[in-house]
Amino acid sequence: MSLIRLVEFPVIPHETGSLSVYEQSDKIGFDIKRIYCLTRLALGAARGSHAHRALRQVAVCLSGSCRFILDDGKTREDVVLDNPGIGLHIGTYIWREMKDFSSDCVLMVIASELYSEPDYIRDYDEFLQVVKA
Ligand code: T46
Repeated sequence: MSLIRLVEFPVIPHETGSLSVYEQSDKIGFDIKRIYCLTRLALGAARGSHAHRALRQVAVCLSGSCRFILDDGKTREDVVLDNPGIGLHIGTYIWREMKDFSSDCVLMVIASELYSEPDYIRDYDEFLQVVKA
């Protein structure tokens, strides 16, 4: 089964601009507790490089584009997000890296939990040990 799980959100076009909608629903798959955004990303920036124990998320690129690399300890897959109508589900115990941010990238992340540093696994060797256990 692919690690890349995409979900579609409604985008309502209008001659003056598009409106995209992200609301609590089965498409999200969890109760929304937090939304954060990555903006003004530096050229060549690489973000992520961690996994989460409990946090589930849906990432949506509202503007521009970026690449997500997902890794479950066995396989790695990547996907480019460049559409505000498409979200990427990221489950628990998935190592993620983000790169190739366009200069106009605005990345929104819808999260199932409040921010918690102890939920992060930031060491790749530790991640491999945990998922193989
Ligand atoms: C993830 C990917 C997709 C907070 O104080 N509150 C928050 O809600 C978040 C998300 C971060 N922070 C602090 C923690 C760090 O001191 O902001 C700083 C940057 O966080 P981090 O280096 O973890 O950011 P990214 O861009 O590497 O990863 C983020 C999320 O942290 C992470 O959960 O899955 O985006």
